[in-house]
Amino acid sequence: MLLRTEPRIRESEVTDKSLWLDRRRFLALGAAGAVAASAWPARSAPLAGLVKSPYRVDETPTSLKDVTHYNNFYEFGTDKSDPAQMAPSYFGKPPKPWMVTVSGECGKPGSVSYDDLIKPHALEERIYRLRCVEAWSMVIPWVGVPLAEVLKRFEPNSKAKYVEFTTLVDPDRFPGQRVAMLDWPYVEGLRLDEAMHPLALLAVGLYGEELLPQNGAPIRLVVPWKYGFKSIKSIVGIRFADKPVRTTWMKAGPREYGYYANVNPQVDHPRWSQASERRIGEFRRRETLPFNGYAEQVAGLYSGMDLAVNF
Ligand SMILES: Nc1nc2c(c(=O)[nH]1)N[C@H]1C(S)=C(S)[C@@H](COP(=O)(O)O)O[C@H]1N2
Ligand SMILES: [Mo]
Repeated sequence: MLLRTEPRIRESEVTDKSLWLDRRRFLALGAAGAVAASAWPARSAPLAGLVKSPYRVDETPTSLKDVTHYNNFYEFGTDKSDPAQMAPSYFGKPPKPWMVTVSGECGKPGSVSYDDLIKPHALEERIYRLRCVEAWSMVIPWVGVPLAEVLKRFEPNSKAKYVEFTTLVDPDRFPGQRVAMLDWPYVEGLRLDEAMHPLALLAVGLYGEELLPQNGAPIRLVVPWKYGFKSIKSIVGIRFADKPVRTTWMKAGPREYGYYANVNPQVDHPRWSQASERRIGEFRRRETLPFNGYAEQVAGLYSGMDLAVNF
């Protein structure tokens, strides 16, 4: 059973940039300000009509507070706390309508709005493990639609062997993009059969509500058997391709971050072991599971491949 751990406050109460940039001034506002501060994070609209998917791990979900305050989203900065701090002030509401451009090897390319992309599908709640390449993990109750169902509507052709995803570039919204920290835009990719696997999710929410900016609003990928960096946020581009893309992290460190990035306790990162992980909110480390615990479902995608070479 999932409990809402944070009270809800209206978005209009939290959009004043200065409130978020200066906590002390915020608190100095007195009682009203203090109430709003304790109500952080602002929650967004609840998502109606969720179908509970059988894809749910029987492990305690990470708190909403941690899921929304301990983030990797370099477009907002490199500290774990940057996305939650910067997102409300700089991102505010994502541009409306949010458009996604679908291109490449498919029968029906074009630009579609968020509504046209998502609304034809039933929203599912799925509880997945998320394992970051940095050796920490969470359990997150996502809301989303199967990626395969969305991709099929664009009719990938016989040359489509890979799918490439791109994050919005907008340095006005993403202060991290004013610095060449990574080669923007953030780009990720999957083999088409990986993208079509039923576990691959296009997420639009978590904990029953729309995604907050720090988690990749309004739409992001969730590929639970791969390291978290494959789960690209704030997607504006989907391209079907005959070749794998050179991803952002492959460019940043080709020896450290491979295209496949399957969670693999036997292949260490050059700078640390991947054999165990710290579950956020827990004290002891736990063993990392092959394919993040989803081996039964996905190992077949890689039969015959040397996963130490294709890391
Ligand atoms: N565009 C973009 N997507 C991104 C990242 C990023 O920096 N930029 N970080 C990735 C990493 S390293 C992880 S672990 C997950 C974290 O997702 P979460 O903050 O929602 O838990 O997002 C991934 N998606
Ligand atoms: Mo990550």
